[in-house]
Amino acid sequence: RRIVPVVINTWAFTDAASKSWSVLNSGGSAIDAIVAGCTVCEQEQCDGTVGYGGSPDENGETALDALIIDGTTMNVGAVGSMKRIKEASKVARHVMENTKHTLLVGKGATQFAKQMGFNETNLSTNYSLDLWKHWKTNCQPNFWINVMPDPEKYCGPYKPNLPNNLKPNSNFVDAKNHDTIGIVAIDHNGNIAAGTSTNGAKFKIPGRVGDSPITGSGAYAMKDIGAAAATGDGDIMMRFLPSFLAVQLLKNGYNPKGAAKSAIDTIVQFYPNFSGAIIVIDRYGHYGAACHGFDKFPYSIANSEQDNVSIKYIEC
Ligand code: SD4
Repeated sequence: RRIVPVVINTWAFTDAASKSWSVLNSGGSAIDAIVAGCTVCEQEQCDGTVGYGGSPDENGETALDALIIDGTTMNVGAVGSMKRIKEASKVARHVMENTKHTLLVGKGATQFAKQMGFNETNLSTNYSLDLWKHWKTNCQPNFWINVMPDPEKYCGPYKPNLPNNLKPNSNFVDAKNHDTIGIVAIDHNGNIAAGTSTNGAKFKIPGRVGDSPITGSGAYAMKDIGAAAATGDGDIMMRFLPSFLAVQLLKNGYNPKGAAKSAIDTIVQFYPNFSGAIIVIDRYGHYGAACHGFDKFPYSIANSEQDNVSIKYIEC
C-alpha cells in the first residue's frame, strides 16, 4: 500500500496537529508525533481541559489522564488520576517503554514519574482554584454522586443508597467540559499510533479515572487497520470502548466515517443524552468523525495535501 502520513486530533487544537506534523516530517515516528502533540496541549492548557491548572476535582486539585498506544507493537502506556506532574503523556511513554505495565494511577503514577526524572509541582493555578472555590461555595452537599444533570451543583460527602429516582442520569460533560486531546497518526514508515491527554472532568470525585487512559476507550490503534480517539463524557464512553469498536469496524470493512458513526450510535442507544465525539483513520490515511450531544465538533488535520493544519467541522 502507498503510505500516506497524516495526523488528526480532536477539537481545534491546531498547534498540537502542527507540532505532530512537523515531528513526522523530520523523520519522527507516529509515537513521537503523538507524544509531541499531546505535550503541546499540556503546555498550552488547551481549552483548560488538558494539562495543569484545569478541571479541579472536589478537593480543588488537578489530576491528569493520558494514554499512548503503538499500533505496530500493541505496546501501551498510560497514567490515570496522576497529580503533581505536568507531563502526562511523556510519563505515559515511560510507562510504555520502561515497564511491563500498561496503566499506573494516582500516587504510584506520581512516584514513578519522579523516579523517571519528572519534576513534582503543584498543578493548581489561580484559574483552577477560583473555579473550585466558586463551585465549593455554591454546591449542594450530600448527594450520592456528582453526575446529576447539572454536575456543577452537587458535591460530597456522598450518602449511600440514594433513592432510585434521585440516582444520576449522567450528562457530565457539556460544551465547556469536554475537550480532551485525542490524536491519531501514521508516520512515513506506515506505523500507526494514537493517544490522549486530559485533566478529565470538573469537580470529579478524587480518584475518578476517565475514558482517556483506558485502552480502546480513549484511543486505539492497530497496524494495517487504523486508529481512533475519543472525547466526551468519559464516564459513559468508557462503558463502550468506542475507539476499540471503531477500529474493529474498520477491520470489518467500514469506512472511517461509518465506523465513527456506528461507535457513537452504539452509545446513543443506551444514553441518548450523552456528549462525545470520535475521530477515526484507516491505514490509507482516510479519515472521518462522528459526534453527539452538542452542535458542532471541530477536529484538526495535517497531511501532505495541505500546507497548513486545517480544521474540519461536523454537525452532531
Ligand atoms: C473524561 N473524556 O475524562 C474526558 C473528558 C473530556 O473530551 O474532556 N473529554 O471524561
